[in-house]
Amino acid sequence: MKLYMTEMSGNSFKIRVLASMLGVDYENIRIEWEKNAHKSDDFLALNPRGQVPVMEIEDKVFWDSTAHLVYIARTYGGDTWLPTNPLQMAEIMQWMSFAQNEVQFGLQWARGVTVYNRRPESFEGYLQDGKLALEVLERQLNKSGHWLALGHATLADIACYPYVKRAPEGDLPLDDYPAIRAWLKRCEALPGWIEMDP
Ligand SMILES: N[C@@H](CCC(=O)N[C@@H](CS)C(=O)NCC(=O)O)C(=O)O
Repeated sequence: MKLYMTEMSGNSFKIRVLASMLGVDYENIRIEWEKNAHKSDDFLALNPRGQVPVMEIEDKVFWDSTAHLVYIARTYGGDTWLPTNPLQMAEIMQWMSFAQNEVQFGLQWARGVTVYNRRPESFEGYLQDGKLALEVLERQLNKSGHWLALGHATLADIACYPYVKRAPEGDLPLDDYPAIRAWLKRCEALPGWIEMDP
């Protein structure tokens, strides 16, 4: 298995941390982000979106961290991280969808403005979606307890973690969200967890 990534990519971090917790071996291929390698013809042949992470698994290529997390969890994680029971799977997929919507288009992209000056004209909209993401998460954790779904750590938590952790860098501080702050610490205490690069 090969993972094309950069250290600063929160979506790549999801794969790296799950692989670490499950003791999965893979080849890490760092792309030269600074030189815009993710927009090169060679890279676009792997991922037409021009984004990391990308994974080569056997003779197939997949882009989008959701696909990678599903593959790793089901191949190496038994029923813990993504159970096949339909109701339980639906519950996890709901939060993985949320990670790809409000978390990405709110929290991740607000930070994209403050850190990379990407689409600054849309900042207000990103902030609104980011706040919505934080409110939904805070409410869920107050209801569900320690974890987002199923009463234990699952792909739901891994998929949401990186850009919630980095939300303050996008002008979305976590001061008003005590349940989220406690949940971030709980994630970081999982066996095999690795630190996310700044
Ligand atoms: N939904 C995708 C999002 C991937 C993504 O946003 N990757 C960022 C780095 S974390 C990227 O490559 N951005 C460059 C770009 O969009 O041009 C996933 O979960 O993999």
